[in-house]
Amino acid sequence: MERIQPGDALIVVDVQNDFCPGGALAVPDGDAVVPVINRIMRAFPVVVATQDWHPDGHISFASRHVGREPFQVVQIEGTEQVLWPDHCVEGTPGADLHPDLDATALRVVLRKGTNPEVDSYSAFVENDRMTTTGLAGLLRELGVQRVFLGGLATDVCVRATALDGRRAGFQVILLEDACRAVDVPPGNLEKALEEMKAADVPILRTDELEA
Ligand code: VGL
Ligand code: ZN
Repeated sequence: MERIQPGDALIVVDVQNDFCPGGALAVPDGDAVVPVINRIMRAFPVVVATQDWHPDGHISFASRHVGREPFQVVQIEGTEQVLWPDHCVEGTPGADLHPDLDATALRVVLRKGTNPEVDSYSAFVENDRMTTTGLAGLLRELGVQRVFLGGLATDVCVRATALDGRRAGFQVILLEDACRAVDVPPGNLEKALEEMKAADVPILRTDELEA
């Protein structure tokens, strides 16, 4: 069992309509994380949620690139960019947090991916690997040392947030039943779990937490 203590934070990554069944970039079984996260949220002294929040015509949208299809990979200024269906367009219902997520427990809602020309998978640093979101500073000022992660998708934004959380000096714990993966291409989830393990991110289930 792992006791939740002062200095712990829960980051709820991108639990938004577009990543849930029926959404534009649905993660299989994505909405299954909602009751799991609701159950544990109030045990954490700090809870932050992120929203993927793209302007219309965002660089990560396949529709922005002539002759390209969703899930193709392109090079943009030397970095690989997966092209996605249009998703989480700012101000649309698809970008809203899932309606059943207990938003009253959230201290901060952080929006990322807001630059039309740069994607941001991680809640800490944009995909240009230079621009920070300010989250590390916020957590540090709140005295946070350990970050627990749940949300969508395990192999995309949760993975990136876990690795950057480690780089920012936090302990990071992945709550596996509080996450779901896209797993495109197949094997992407397994690869992401290996990368997180290699970065010293332990994987726990929420029934191993105690308040
Ligand atoms: C995400 C793909 C594109 C995610 C965000 O939240 O995992 N995936 N944008
Ligand atoms: Zn996105």
